[in-house]
Amino acid sequence: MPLEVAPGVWQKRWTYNGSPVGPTLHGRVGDTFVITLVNDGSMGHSIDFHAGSLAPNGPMRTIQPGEQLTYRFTATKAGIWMYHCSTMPMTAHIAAGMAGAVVIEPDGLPSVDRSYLLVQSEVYLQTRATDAASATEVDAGRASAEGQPDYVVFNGVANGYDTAMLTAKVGERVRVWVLDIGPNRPASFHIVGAQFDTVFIEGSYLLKRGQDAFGDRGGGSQALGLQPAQGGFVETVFPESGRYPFVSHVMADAEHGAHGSIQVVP
Ligand SMILES: [Cu+2]
Repeated sequence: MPLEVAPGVWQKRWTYNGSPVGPTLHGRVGDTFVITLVNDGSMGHSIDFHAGSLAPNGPMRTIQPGEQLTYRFTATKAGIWMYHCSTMPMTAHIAAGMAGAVVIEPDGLPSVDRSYLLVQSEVYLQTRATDAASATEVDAGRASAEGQPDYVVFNGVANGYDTAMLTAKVGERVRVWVLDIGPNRPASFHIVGAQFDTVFIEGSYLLKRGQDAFGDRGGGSQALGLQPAQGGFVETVFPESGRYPFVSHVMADAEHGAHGSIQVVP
């Protein structure tokens, strides 16, 4: 389905449920998820949930148009987990939109004033279509060649949060979950002007309110570094009002759309 991947630029996306990134699923350790995958497309597709552990050959199998399957897994470990179509070539299926996040909250996760979730991915265009009618599909060759993507995006749209800014108030604790679904590029999530006192990455805390795993205090963090299929969250408290840009500090990617802003008001 045609979706806007940058302001005024359209691509025919391959989607789970029609959204730019697949729907986010939330749960706790011990929860069982039952997902029905219906292939109403025109080629084979599949789904692979990193949030569960099971033999892949059955539930992760590719199904043809008109077919469906039921995928059942129990979450036994906390984290923000990728799910994605695992039909070959995966570079094309993931870059076209067939991936998303499952958030399994760690036990005792403190509540915060605001929580956001950003999924970083790449867009590879065949053509720079300016409307839905002329949109073309993912450039599978370029996605597979691991070259420079046309865009690196948060939640499906290049620079989308420069106009539809995230918001917060001075003094509020803000949590940002980040997942890098790739398919190829790492992420270095940074908020200009902010420092993180809490960093949770791949199932464990690197810092928790400034305290590390050894009990030492006073640490801070500037960027959440993630390889494709890795995720976590950071927390910060903004000291004063203003517009705080957030980027992937892989600067080439920030200049290709991995950029947004948080408007902080008094
Ligand atoms: Cu697919």
